[in-house]
Amino acid sequence: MKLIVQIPCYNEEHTLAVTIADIPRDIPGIDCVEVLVIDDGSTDRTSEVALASGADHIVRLKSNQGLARAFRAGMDACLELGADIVVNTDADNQYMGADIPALIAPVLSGQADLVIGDRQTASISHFSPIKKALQWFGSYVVRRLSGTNVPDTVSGFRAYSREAAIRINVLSNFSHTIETIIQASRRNLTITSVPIRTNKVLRESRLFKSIPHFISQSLITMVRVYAMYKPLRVFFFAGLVFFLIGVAPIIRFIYFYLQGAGQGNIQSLLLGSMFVLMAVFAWLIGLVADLMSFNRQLQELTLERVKRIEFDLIAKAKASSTKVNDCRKDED
Ligand SMILES: Nc1nc2c(ncn2[C@@H]2O[C@H](COP(=O)(O)OP(=O)(O)O)[C@@H](O)[C@H]2O)c(=O)[nH]1
Ligand SMILES: [Mg+2]
Repeated sequence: MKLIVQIPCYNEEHTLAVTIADIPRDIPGIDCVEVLVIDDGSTDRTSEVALASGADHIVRLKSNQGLARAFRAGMDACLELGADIVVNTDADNQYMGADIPALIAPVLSGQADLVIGDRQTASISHFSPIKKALQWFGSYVVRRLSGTNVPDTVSGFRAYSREAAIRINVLSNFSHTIETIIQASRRNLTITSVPIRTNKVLRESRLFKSIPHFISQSLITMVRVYAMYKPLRVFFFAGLVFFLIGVAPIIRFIYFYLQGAGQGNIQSLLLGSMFVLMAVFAWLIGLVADLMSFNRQLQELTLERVKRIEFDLIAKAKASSTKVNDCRKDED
């Protein structure tokens, strides 16, 4: 069993060393623990610090691509390196390395494909009441959308089985946290949560830049991902809203028409017809999007098979070409 702990980083030279030092290298049930740092076009000494601190692999992106893309690049690299389990953690030492064994336990025992560390946000003292309320509400919406019961949906401390890493394709470019939960649940992967602890804050959050930024980005991700998976439902309700708005002036017109005053109320008829037409368009778009989703599902199945072939081949080639492989050195 090979565990790779991946750390997406953007200018993290100050906190990366302590984060890497905190990762346990000896975990019962795991033959080999490796650390992979994704340096997302940092302009500071992130890569040097990563190497000096004992990171086993560094994926360096030439320019800053954002957390979601860096996460995806990291997942692909972990699969190529033959990881059986991938743990994602933050570079700001927010999470405790000592919680990794508990985090991966459900994957190790085969009970889950995705384990999410629950920070129990309600009890974190340095979170403002408004941040707590937003996190609670955001998590509630994601739970409803994904049909899961994950308490802390934006926690970045997670464990993925190899199966989950292959089957999840992060497409959004803000954050991977919400999208992975919705995708995992739609692909029938088993999701579970374990309570985890958090360390003292070493720096301000980079992702929670401001409340409007966080809300707008989270909303965009949720609507896009949900529309992708449930297009018929999304466009049916959008159409229903237009339809109800349009029906009111039409009824008004019919009422006056029956009273013999139809001529003076043509505007109501026009306005109502416009909204009803928009409703019909929305429903038609829903239908087309639903048909397209069959194509998407087929493409996902193809991609999944290609990934299995590609990553298994590369992983095998890497394992046989690496003469002094740390894992095997330990076993020898
Ligand atoms: N690759 C990449 N990682 C980022 C970027 N912004 C933040 N991160 C990383 O994302 C992780 C979480 O960021 P953090 O500020 O701790 O967010 P929070 O834990 O949600 O408050 C850290 O490891 C950061 O280094 C970015 O632009 N690109
Ligand atoms: Mg953090």
